[in-house]
Amino acid sequence: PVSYEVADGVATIALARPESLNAFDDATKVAFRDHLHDAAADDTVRCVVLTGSGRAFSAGQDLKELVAKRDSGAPLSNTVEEHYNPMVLAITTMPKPVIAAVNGIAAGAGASLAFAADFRIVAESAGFNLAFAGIALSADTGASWTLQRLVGFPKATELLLLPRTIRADEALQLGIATQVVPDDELADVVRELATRLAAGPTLAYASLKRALAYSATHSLPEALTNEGRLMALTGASEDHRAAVNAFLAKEKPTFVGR
Ligand code: LHQ
Repeated sequence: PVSYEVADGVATIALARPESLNAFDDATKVAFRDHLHDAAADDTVRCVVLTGSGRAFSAGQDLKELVAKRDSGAPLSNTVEEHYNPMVLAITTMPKPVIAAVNGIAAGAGASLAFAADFRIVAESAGFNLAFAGIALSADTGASWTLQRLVGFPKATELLLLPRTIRADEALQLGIATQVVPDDELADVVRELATRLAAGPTLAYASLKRALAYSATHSLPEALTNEGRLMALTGASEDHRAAVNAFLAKEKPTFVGR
């Protein structure tokens, strides 16, 4: 249900259930979660792309499987804790950049996963739908945390309580989309960005992600102390030394990611 491919330092994790709009059934959730962990652990991977196949990014939880399980009396796994929460944490703590290539509609947990990524490159025909309240659910997969950081508290409240499809152009205005591109250019734009990031200072990117996440929930004095720790870490890196030397020699640096 999920394809995983590593090429030129870029891992691409692609949802592959187009007939169900890439909805997350249990097998898809396990594979997606495990591939995120594979990408995190593989030092040759220096950028991660999340995408979908067919006309959707993901319609979120597979509601057909949910109902089938409920009706058959099968034990309902605690899927939020077992699947969705580890996915969000794997994306947000991924020690390399994560790009969501939003090829089509991203609904419910599908939207939440895209919000957890560092960049959202969105096809013109795609959109987002915070579908949770539509089926009488609260939000999960981090949407209550990430969405308000993208669009602010009042807008996040509106979009969660009154779900509708947010088209790509509005997503760009709201700050949900990093960039909107014509559908037939999505793959090329994402490849170019992923290649650029994979050739970048991976340790510095990982440290910047850690600094941002830490600062979001700590006081300024605490954030300053943490910044100091991360500056010491990156300051001791091979990439920093080489980049400063390259700058002074008026040359272009080559980053090895350490
Ligand atoms: C689907 C789905 C789907 C199965 C479309 N499942 N088949 C929830 C529960 C429990 C615990 C943990 O977490 C969560 C988190 C969540 O993600 S809750 C939110 C779940 N998602 C939704 O409520 C979204 C439901 N889908 C939609 O609102 C629409 O399908 C969207 C807006 C995504 C797309 O609309 P359309 O482009 O008009 O497509 P469609 O509705 O005609 O769907 C096409 C097919 O895909 C259709 O199947 P069919 O057999 O009739 O061709 C749908 O039934 C199926 N599908 N979403 N989530």
